[in-house]
Amino acid sequence: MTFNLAIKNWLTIDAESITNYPDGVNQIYKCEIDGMLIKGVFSKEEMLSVQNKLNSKKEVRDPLYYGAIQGAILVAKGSDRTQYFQDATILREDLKNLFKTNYEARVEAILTKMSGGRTVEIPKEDAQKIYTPATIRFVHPNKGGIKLHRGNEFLGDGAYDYMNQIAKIVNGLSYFIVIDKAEQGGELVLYDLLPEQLTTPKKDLDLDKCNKRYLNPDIGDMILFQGGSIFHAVADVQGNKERITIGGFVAISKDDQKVFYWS
Ligand SMILES: O=C(O)CCC(=O)C(=O)O
Repeated sequence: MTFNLAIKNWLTIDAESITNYPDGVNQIYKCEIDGMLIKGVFSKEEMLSVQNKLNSKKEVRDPLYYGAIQGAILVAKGSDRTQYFQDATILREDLKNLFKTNYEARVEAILTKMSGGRTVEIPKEDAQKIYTPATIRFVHPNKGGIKLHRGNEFLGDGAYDYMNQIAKIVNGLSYFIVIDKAEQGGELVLYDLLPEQLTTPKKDLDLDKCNKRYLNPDIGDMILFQGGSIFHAVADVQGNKERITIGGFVAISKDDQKVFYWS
């Protein structure tokens, strides 16, 4: 495995130590920190129980090129978000059954410690239109992983109109938590483009040329990073097991008072 320490300001810390980064979300937003791997946000036992429950209800997953997904993706549903909000409600209920400890409360507790005093919440347009806190991604073996992307490329989508009004979504953050690991592969790969590549269209990028960082978080670990601007991908999963993660995006509100998380 090549391991080039290119993305310079990366932190790996225990969940208890995040209090050392009280404004961590904003620091990642401002690109002072590229991202962090936070160890042990959920225990292995908690995640084993989530794996078992997910595997006993596979029919709710939607197939996708890398495997499957559970829950609504904002951009996939277009600017009519009726279906998105219905699916978001279903996933929020599912999460209450999947996680013995409240999923939203745990994520909010972690983000609150790094929110610089901002209130952490799921965006909502009104009492009925509440965003989903996350989607669950199942990356299947030998499907090529999750393709190269960065958050900023989705922002022109009409589905983002509301988020655009309320949040600083350019250079927003991505987060995910590992529910189950691949036997091999499945690393998050971050690409540190060379200065001359910064204006190169994505389809023309020669990624062999630039430095890469491979991250292999363990079950229960969380990754929070500058997914808006850093090109990233998930490496092909190998072995017999699927790789399961849960996550979405994080952004600071335009009035600087809140931190939103959603998918
Ligand atoms: O591993 C995941 O759940 C997705 C990682 C990713 O591509 C992202 O967060 O944008």
